[in-house]
Amino acid sequence: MVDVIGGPSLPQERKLVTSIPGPKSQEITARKQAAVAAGVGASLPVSIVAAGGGVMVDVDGNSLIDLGSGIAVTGVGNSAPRVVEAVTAQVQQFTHTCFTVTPYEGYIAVAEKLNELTPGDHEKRSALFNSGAEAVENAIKIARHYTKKDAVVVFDHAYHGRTNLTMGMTAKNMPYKDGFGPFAPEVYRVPTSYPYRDGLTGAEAAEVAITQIEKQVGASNLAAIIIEPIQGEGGFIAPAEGFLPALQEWATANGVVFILDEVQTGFARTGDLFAANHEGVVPDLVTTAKGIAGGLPLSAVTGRAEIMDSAHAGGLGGTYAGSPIACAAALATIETYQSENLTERAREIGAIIEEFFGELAKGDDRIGDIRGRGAMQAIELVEPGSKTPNATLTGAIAKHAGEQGVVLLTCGTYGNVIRFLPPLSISDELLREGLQIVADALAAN
Ligand code: PLZ
Repeated sequence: MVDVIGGPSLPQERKLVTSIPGPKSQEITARKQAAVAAGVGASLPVSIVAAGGGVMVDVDGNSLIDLGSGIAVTGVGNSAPRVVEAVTAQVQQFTHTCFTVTPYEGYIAVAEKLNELTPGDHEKRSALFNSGAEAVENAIKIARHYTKKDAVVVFDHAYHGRTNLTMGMTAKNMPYKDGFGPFAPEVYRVPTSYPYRDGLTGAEAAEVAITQIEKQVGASNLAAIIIEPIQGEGGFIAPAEGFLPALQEWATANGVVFILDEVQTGFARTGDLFAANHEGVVPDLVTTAKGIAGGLPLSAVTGRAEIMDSAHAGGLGGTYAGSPIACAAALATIETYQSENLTERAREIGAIIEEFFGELAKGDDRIGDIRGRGAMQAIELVEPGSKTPNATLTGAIAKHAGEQGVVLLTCGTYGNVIRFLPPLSISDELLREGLQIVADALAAN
C-alpha cells in the first residue's frame, strides 16, 4: 500500500496532543466566524495542515483517523504521490487556457478514459466540468436537448447538489433548500426503493415509481430519469435488486434518457469502478466527480454518443471546466485506482466494516440496518426495538468520535445514518481503531 499512502510521510497513527478542537484550531475558528459566511458549516472544527494515507493532521499537532475522505473524494488517499507529481508537472507547464478557447490534450485523454471505463461498450462522448452539481445540471441540459422534452424525474432521498436546479432535484429541505427557493420547474419526485423501510422487492418498488411517473408526468413529457445507484446524502440507501433495471427498461422503452448520478459512488468506492456494474444497468448518461481527480475539482458527463453530440457546438462549456491541472490529477488518479487494485481494496474495507457492525448489532438493537457496498458502508440507528430514526444518538456518536480523533460523517433524510467512506489508502489497523471508537461511542450513549 506504500504507493498510495501519500501526504508528507505522515505517521499512520491516531495521536491526540490537545483536546479536540485544540487551541490553535479554536483561534482559527474564531477567524472563520468573523470572515466566512455563517451558512458555510464545519462538521469538525479543526484546521487541517497535512493529510495522507488514513490520517489528517491538524494545526495543533493532533493526528486524526479519516473515515470520510472529504465526502468520498480522496479515494486514492490525500496528496497521493502520482497525483502530486502530475499536478506539479502540469502547473509548471501551464495552468489554464480555457479548453473551449484553445484546447489541450489532458482533457481529451480524460474523456477517452471515461468513455472506456464507464459502464457499457457503446460509443460514448464525455464533457468535463468542475463540480458534481455542474455535471448533473449538464446531464439534464443534454437530455432535454436530445429528447426535446422538459420533465425530469428524481427520487425520494435524492441528493444532486446545491445549485438552483440541483437543489430542486435534492429531496431534503434542511439544510440544503430551506428558504433558498423558488426552485426550477418540471422536476417530479417519486418513491425510491428503500428495502429497510418499505419492505418491497425491487420489482414492486419500481412498479410504484413507474405508475406514479405515468400518472403524474407522462412519458411524452419526460426527458430524463436520474438516480444515484446507491443514494448517498439520503442515507446510503442501496435499492432492492431489480429496481434499477426495471426503471432503465421502462425509460428505454419510452424514449426517456436514463441517467445514473455516480458522483458519490463512482471510482472504485463500491468495490467496482462504478456502482452500476453491481446493479446490472448501463446508463445512457453517467455523472461523475468526487473520486475522479484525487481532490482536485473535476466532474464529467459521459454517455451515448448520439445523446451527448446532440447539443450544438458552443452549447456546453465553462471557463474552468476540465482545468488542465484537474485533468492531470484525474489521469494520475485513475492510474492509481487501476495499478494499486483499489477496487479490491474497497471490497476488503467493506468486509471489515460489515463484519465489525454485524457482531456489534447482535448485542445492540439500536443498529437497525447495516448496508452499503465496498468502502461505502453505513449503519442506520433507531430507537431500541423499533424503526424510529434516532438522530440524537447519531449526533452524539459523531461528536464523541470527533473528540476522540476520528473524522466521521453522518447522513440520511432523518439524520440517523452513520456513514463510512475511508480513503482506500487507510490501513486495516487504523480502520479498526476508528470503528472501535464508534463502538465505544455507542456503548457510552
Ligand atoms: N450528486 C450523488 O453526492 C455531493 C455534498 C456535500 P458537488 N455530495 C456531497 C455538501 O454538503 O455540499 C453530490 C452527490 C451526488 C451530486 C453531488 C454534488 O456534487 O461536487 O458537491 O457539487
